[in-house]
Amino acid sequence: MDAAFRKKNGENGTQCSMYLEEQTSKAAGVLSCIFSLKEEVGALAKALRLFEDKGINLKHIESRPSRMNKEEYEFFVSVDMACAKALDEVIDGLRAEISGNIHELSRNKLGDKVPWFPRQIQELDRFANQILSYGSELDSDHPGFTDQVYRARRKEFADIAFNYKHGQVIPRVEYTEDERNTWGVVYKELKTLYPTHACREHNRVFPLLEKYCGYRHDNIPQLEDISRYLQSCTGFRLRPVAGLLSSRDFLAGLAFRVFHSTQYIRHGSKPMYTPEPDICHELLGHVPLFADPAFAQFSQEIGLASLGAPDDYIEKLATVYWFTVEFGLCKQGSEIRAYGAGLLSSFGELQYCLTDEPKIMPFDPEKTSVTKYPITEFQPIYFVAESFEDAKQKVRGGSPPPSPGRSL
Ligand code: HBI
Ligand code: NLE
Ligand code: FE
Repeated sequence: MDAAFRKKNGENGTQCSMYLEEQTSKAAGVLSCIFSLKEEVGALAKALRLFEDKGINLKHIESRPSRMNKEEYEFFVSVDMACAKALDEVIDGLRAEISGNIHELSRNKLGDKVPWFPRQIQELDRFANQILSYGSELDSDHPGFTDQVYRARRKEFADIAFNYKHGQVIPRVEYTEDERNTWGVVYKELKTLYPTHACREHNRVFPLLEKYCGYRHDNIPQLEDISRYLQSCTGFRLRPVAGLLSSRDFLAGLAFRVFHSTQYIRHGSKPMYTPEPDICHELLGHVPLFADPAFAQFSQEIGLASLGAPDDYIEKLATVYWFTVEFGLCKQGSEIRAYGAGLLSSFGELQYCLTDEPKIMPFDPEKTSVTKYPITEFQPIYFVAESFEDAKQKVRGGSPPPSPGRSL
């Protein structure tokens, strides 16, 4: 995947840094570029003479040792917007006259824009109002569509999420008897399958959640308690969300080890499978795995790779997320087990996924990231990972994908 991204974004995969710089620098009315020079006496002076010759007044200059090449230094310079043309000439001059490698990392690409992304965890508050399907406006094929009590309840949950701000305690919810019954059915059925169908990481954490977080068939645990527990395990935390977020927003949360969790429960008439995330899916499917360090790292890296990335790259990452975090299978000794949350929260699909019916393929980001999938029925294809470590290395593609968040 890394290779594909690089091809699309130019030979050295540096487009992301350009996007970032031009965004930040445009605001200040400056253009920036980065070049690297071999470490030798006079190299910088020679380079700066080119700027002087073109009459460019530098607004800013910084240096750092190159991470790519130990014998080089990188220089970040900003010049006034008005110098755009002269800067182009200087860059050509740098190429021609300076010995050693010169990497042009940024120049005047006025049309390029990096999509906004959060740079601080507090900025996740901005996603609250950007729900794709609003928590109480149910589609006509939703089992709760004609159930007025269910609809009103969904609105209560949506309001909690809309009003939530980072750092607050997640409001506790008193679940109704109906809701607890639905949870109980799902909980008991799934628990019978976990020993034979769930991956060892899930089976290792589940008893701890029973011990420390109130996981029981007759109790729906509270998001705040789980969030605190997860923070103590891997630094992952929960924040309530009213419904589906865009892939971009949802993945950005993972970059900050924040998992957006729904708080409502599925309609009691269909406990075994729902296409929507609900509290059963989040708590029984996702939460146990976010307590596992290797899995947490894998999830965060998908999130980091998404920050500021172009739309088609986001779509590929979302597809990788779908076939791993949501519907992944993994090898465990001579067996195949489920680690995807969509499987671990659906009694129906958890059984089905380990039968001969679906197609099983090895996890390979190049292929997996372009595979189409249905979202309202059992999956026809699953991908099997060797381990979370292995899946992480494969998504990295040998070297980390270029991410604007990490450069300068
Ligand atoms: N939004 N609230 C929420 N929960 C999810 O699990 C979720 C989402 N948006 C997109 C998404 N999952 C994935 O299918 C990928 O697109 C990332
Ligand atoms: N199908 C899953 C379940 O019934 O729990 C939810 C999947 C959400 C992506
Ligand atoms: Fe999910």
